[in-house]
Amino acid sequence: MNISKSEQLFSRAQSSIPGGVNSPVRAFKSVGGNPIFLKSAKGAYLYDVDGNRYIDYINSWGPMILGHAFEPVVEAIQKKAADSTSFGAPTELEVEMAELVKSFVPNVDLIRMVSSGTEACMSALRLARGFTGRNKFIKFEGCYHGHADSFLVKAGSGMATFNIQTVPGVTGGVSNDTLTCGYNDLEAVQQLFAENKGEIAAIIIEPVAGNMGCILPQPGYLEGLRRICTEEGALLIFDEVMTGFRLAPGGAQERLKVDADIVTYGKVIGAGMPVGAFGARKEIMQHIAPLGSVYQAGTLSGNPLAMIAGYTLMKHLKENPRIYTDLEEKSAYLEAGLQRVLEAAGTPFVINHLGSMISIHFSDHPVKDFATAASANNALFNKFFHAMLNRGVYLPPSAYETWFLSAALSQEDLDTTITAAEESLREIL
Ligand code: HOZ
Repeated sequence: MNISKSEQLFSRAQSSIPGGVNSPVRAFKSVGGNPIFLKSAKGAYLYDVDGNRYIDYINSWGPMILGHAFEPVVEAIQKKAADSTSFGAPTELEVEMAELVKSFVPNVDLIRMVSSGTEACMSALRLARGFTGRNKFIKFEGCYHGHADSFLVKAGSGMATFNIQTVPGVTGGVSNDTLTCGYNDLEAVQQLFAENKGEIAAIIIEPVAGNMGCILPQPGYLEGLRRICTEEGALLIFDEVMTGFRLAPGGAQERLKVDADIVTYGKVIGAGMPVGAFGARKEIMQHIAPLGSVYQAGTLSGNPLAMIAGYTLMKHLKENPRIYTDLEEKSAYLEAGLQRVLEAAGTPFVINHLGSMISIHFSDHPVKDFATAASANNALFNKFFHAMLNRGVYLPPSAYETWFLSAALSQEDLDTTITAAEESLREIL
């Protein structure tokens, strides 16, 4: 029997890397089978070590909005590397990057670069606590804000995929300050504020959730959170790690017309390099060291290779706003095609979609929060995932993850995906 190179590598990886992967969602543990090891990617396609090609709907979990190995980014990184890969001291490029980001997001006066979305969110929370002098905060069931201790309570993404309820190593002292309630439930938020009067520093939310599949905020929900935060003297943090520079040039804030107090970024801002960022108006950001005493630091923050990658991509997005309309059109076409084949297949389903984020839940009821996402037929999704993979379409290996489209997808790729979905449904139902 032939053992594929991916299988050989996975078996070898497990001797040296926990579970054979450097981040849990990469494992195929919940969908079954073994992860595919990748060799390269270009545009809309991934190539594995066995020479198979896949149409990519993960896009590195969001950063590759223009597809893989976008030439201007690759060239800029190559050129920059010759000037040294890190200084640990300020550079002109960091100033240019901050100015460029601010030109996308009018309510950000000051922005601090970090190395991941996790760092951005944990720093934003510390800042909110430092600014308000309060300890507690609200997060929503099924939202994922990275793996900092405070956020690992009822979290989505890998926590939901692997059904991890509590995380050993996160102390009760930390998680007691994390208040949770269901996404899209404004009354529950009001209740939490009533029960914890004057103690809540912030609400943190994915304005469009992508870590329990794609879940949209219901009309008035984000506006309601905004109003409650203002009334209660708490800060509204938008985790725009997924939505930032993707749903619109100014992210979810622009698209959904709700302003947050602190915004966090990751993914697109780094063009596939390790970059995160958090920003706010000056009144809040001036509490960050060295202006204030909310300490936050990083040897690789503002790293020149990471900055040039992000800057080059972001500049391209700025100069080519047509990319966003193109992504809208492609996503709408994909949704219509999936809708058609799912209806014809006769199985209950829900497609949630905004901009270039989309996902399918096999459900007969609307999916608007973690409970409704969890009660969908996720075993059927797992079968669907494998049937699609066998047809060369690479979806996230979990129903608790959104799909991300890239502008590199061609009409033919979208048609191939829709046909693959039609055949897959025929096979698994
Ligand atoms: N959190 C992202 C997926 N929802 C990707 C990063 C990871 O967990 O590996």
